[in-house]
Amino acid sequence: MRINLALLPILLAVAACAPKAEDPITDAKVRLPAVDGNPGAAYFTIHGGAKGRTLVRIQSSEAGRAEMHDMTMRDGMMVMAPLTSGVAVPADGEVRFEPGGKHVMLFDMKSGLKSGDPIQLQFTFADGTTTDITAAAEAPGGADDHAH
Ligand SMILES: [Cu+2]
Repeated sequence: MRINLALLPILLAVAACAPKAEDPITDAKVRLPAVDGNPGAAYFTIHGGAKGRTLVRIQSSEAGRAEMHDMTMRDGMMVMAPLTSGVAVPADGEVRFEPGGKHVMLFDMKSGLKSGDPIQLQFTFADGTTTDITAAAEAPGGADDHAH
C-alpha cells in the first residue's frame, strides 16, 4: 500500500482544528455591567458529553458571587427565577445560557473591568468535576440587557 505523504500534513492540520468533543463548556462570554456595582452576566453553552452532566455551581475570581437564573413568564411578565437545583444536560445534548433565557448573574464584580479583559469562570458539575474557562469581557449595552 502506498501512502501519499503529501497529504499527511493536511490531514494532521484538520485533526488539530477539530473541536474537542469533550469540552463541557463552549462559547463563554461575559457582559459587563453598564454601571459599576451592578451585576454582569455570563453566557455559554453546556455540552452533555457521552454521559450527560449537571451544572451545579459557577464561581468567578472577578465576581464576589455568581447565581444561575432563568427567565420565566409570570402573570404576563418576564421575571427572573434562580436555578437552585442545577441545570441538567442530557447525553449528547446541550443547554445554552443566552440573553433572554438562562443566564448567570455576576454580583460584586471588580470595578474598572473593560471590554476584552479576561474573566475567569469555574464550572462545578454534580459529579464533582470542575472546568475552568477564560471568557472575554464584552462592553455593556444592547437591547438584550435586562434590568434588575
Ligand atoms: Cu438574572
